[in-house]
Parts: sequence; structure tokens; C-alpha cells
Amino acid sequence: MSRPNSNRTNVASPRWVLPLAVAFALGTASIPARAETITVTIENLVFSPTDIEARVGDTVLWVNEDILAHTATAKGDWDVMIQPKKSASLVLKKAGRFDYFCRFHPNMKGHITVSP
Ligand SMILES: [Cu+2]
Repeated sequence: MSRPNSNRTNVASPRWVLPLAVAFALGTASIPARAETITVTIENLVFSPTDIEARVGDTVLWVNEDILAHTATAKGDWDVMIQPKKSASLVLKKAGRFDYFCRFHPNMKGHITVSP
């Protein structure tokens, strides 16, 4: 006459259903179909190309060919460290025109125009 587990019989939903649904939702929301990667090469303390255009969601990839570390720093927005002979990337999340520079070599300057 006792049914100790009767209050649990309806908790049958598998644990993975919700995480899976969330993963799908996030996946489709955060990977826009047209996202591109724009490569900026750093050589002899110059960002090349100096001026690039991108869209929100695109990635900028800085490839550092120098034997010095550099940064791509947009004050108040982002600060990317690029080690010697390495690359580093940034996903653009905000529209606008960004003037960036290297914190170690302030003469190194670049611009990114990000459209929504
Ligand atoms: Cu530098």
C-alpha cells in the first residue's frame, strides 16, 4: 500500500534534452552564416593592410611576422596581445570605426570600420 516513489514517476525527462536545446540555440545565434576572417599581417612594425572593413561577427586575425611582441589596442574597446611569430584573433562585436595601435610601439596604427 505504500508507494514511496510515486511522487517521482513523472520526472522522466532526460537530463540532456535542455542542454542540447540550449547548445543548438546558442550555436545558431552566435555563428552568422556570412562571418569572415580578415587577416592583418604585422611586418617591420606595420599593420598591413592598415585600414580594413568588417561586419559585426567577423574575426580579425593578426599575424605577427616580427620577432617583437605587438598589441592591437583600441582604447576602451579591446586589447589583443600578439606574440612574436604568432597570431591572435578577435571577434568584432560592436559596429563603429576603431582606431587601434600597438601599446609597445605607439607609431603602429591601424583602423577597422565595422558595419552592423
Ligand atoms: Cu608593436
